[in-house]
Amino acid sequence: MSIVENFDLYAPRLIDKGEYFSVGHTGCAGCGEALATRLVLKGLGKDTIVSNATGCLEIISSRYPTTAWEIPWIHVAFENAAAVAAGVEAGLKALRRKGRIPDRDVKSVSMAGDGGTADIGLQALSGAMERGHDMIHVCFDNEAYMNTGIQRSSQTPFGAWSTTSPPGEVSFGQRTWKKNIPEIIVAHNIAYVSTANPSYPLDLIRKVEKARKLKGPSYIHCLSVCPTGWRMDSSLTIKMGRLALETGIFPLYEVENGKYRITVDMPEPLRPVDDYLKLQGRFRHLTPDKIEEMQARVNLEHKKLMNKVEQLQSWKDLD
Ligand SMILES: Cc1ncc(C[n+]2csc(CCOP(=O)(O)OP(=O)(O)O)c2C)c(N)n1
Repeated sequence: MSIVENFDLYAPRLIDKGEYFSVGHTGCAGCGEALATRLVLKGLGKDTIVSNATGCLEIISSRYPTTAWEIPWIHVAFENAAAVAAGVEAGLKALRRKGRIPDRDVKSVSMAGDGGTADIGLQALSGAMERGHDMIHVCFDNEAYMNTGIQRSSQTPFGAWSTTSPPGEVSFGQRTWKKNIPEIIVAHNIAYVSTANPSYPLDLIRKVEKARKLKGPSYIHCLSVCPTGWRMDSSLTIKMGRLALETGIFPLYEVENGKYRITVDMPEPLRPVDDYLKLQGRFRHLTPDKIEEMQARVNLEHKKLMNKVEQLQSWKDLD
């Protein structure tokens, strides 16, 4: 894809200089989630109310009596972030209708980790998306239940070590493949679903801004590199995010009214998955046959995605 085709992505533009996620949070060195949150909030702006499920993000941002949040923020349970954000949106609408608050465009946004989104929070999220609330859900996917001690989730990659998927004589680590949450949300027929990655900050901010402008539910699935849980050098966070894209492990795309579009090009051919795996201790035990299995799966998923990019039309074009 050329720069001309992607003008809105590459054109010089002003980024909100405001900081809505302040320094002094207690994230680990190299925390990809903290960086992603800072960028997401730049895309959202100050007229935002965040409902944040329990998890790393809440823990690192709200150590009593301090807060890293420069906007209204509600800490909610592990399972109900999207339900609370839906309630906030409905409440704002009612108060506006009654003239009790100014008629201002305030966005309700739920944020949760992969456990709070893909596992225990999925029911609340599905309901909120299906009911059509004017809100965004952002999943910060660090691929395990990190804040409680690196337990596996449905987003932990095949073969990865975690404290509840330990490799050993009878196990090679996580036995399952990542559940495809963006695809599950696409099936709700909402107007906007995308993947994001703070190693590509302009792409991330542009996607958040797009979701912010839409009326109705949107979903953003954001890769959050976690040096602590991934057993990697904390100076490699940005590089690891880039490798996730270059190997095709975490492609960046958006689905607008059913139409798929790649937003950051991947190399052709893709880099071998081993370039990504070998820098992370959680994959250290993998044998060549397991790495081959992963490569084959990544190749297949890449083909499935590219097929959708080529085949699927926007619903608007089908009218
Ligand atoms: C019903 C319930 N079960 C378990 C917990 C304990 N708990 C709190 S956060 C968490 C894991 C969070 O994982 P994730 O959503 O992936 O976010 P991360 O910490 O990795 O950012 C767990 C198991 C809880 N708070 N409530």
